[in-house]
Amino acid sequence: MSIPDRPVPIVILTGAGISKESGLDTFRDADGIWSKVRIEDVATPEAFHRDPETVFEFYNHRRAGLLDPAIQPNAAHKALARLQESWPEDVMLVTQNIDNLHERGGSKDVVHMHGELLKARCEACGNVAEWHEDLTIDTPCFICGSVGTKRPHVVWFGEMPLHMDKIEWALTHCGLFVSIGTSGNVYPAAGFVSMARLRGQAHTVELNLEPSEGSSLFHECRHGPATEIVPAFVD
Ligand code: BV8
Repeated sequence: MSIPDRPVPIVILTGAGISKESGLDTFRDADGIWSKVRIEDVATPEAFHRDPETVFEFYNHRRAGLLDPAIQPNAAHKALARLQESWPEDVMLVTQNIDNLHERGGSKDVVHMHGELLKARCEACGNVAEWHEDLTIDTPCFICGSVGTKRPHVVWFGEMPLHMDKIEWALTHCGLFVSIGTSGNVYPAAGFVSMARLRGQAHTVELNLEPSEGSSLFHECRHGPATEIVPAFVD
C-alpha cells in the first residue's frame, strides 16, 4: 500500500458502493434508491415537515432492511478494519453511509458524516439513541418525554454534515486520502479530494467500481468491485 513516509494520518472516505456487495442499494446506480424515490420527497427537512409519515416510512423500510440477517459486512469492510488495526492511531474512517457495516466488520471510531440509520434524535432535547424499531410521529422521547419530536439521526440535503471540523482537520494533515465506493456527486464529501490535495498535499486514490464524477482529481484510480480492489489495496 502506497503510504507516504511522513507519519501523518490516513483518511478514508466510503460511500454506498462499499456496501453494495453486502446487499444494500446504492443511490445513483440504475437500480439505486434515487431511481425509486425523489430526494425532495424523503431526504430533506422540508419533506419531513410537509409529510413526516412518508419520510418515516422511507427510513423504517431501510432500517428493517439493514437489520435483515442476510445483510452482513463484506471483505471490503473487513479489509478496512484490518488497516485500522495495523495503523491504530493513523487512520480516520469517514463514511457517507448510514449503515453499520463498518462497525460490524470490525472498524472502530467510524465517523458517520451523514448520520446513522440505527439511531434516532429528539429535536426537543437533542438526545441521540440507538433505535431499531419503526419510528412514527407519535414516538415519544424517552429522555424528555416530548411527542412529535423524534426523527431519524440522518443528515438530509440542506443540513450540515456531522463532524466536519474533525474531518477537515484530518484532510489538511493526511498523507493519504482514499475514496471508496462513492460517485462523487454529493458535497461537501465530493470536495474532500481537492481539500486533501490543495491544503494537505496528500496522495489521493479512488477505489470504485467505475470512474466517479471526480476521478480526474485523483493521483491514482483502481476500478473494480470493492470486495476485490479494497483488500488488494490494503493487504
Ligand atoms: C450541505 C443521508 C450545507 C440520507 C445523504 C456544494 C457545496 C456544499 C453543498 C452543496 C454543494 N452543491 C450542492 C450542495 C447541496 C447538497 C448536494 O451535494 N447536492 C448534490 C445532489 C448536488 N449537499 C448537501 O445538502 C449537504 N449539506 O451541504 O449543507 C449547509 C451549510 C451550512 C448550514 C447548513 C447546511 C448534505 C448532504 C447529505 C445528504 N444525505 N445521505 C440517506 O442516506 O438517506 S447523501 C446521499 O448521497 C447518500 O445518502 C450518500 O450518503 C451520498 C453519496 O452517495 P454515494 O455514497 O456516492 O452513493 P452513489 O449511489 O451516488 O454512488 C455509489 C458509487 O459506488 C458509484 O460510483 C458506483 O459506481 C459505486 N459502486 C457500485 N457498486 C460498487 C461500487 N463501487 C465498488 N464496488 C461495488 N460493488
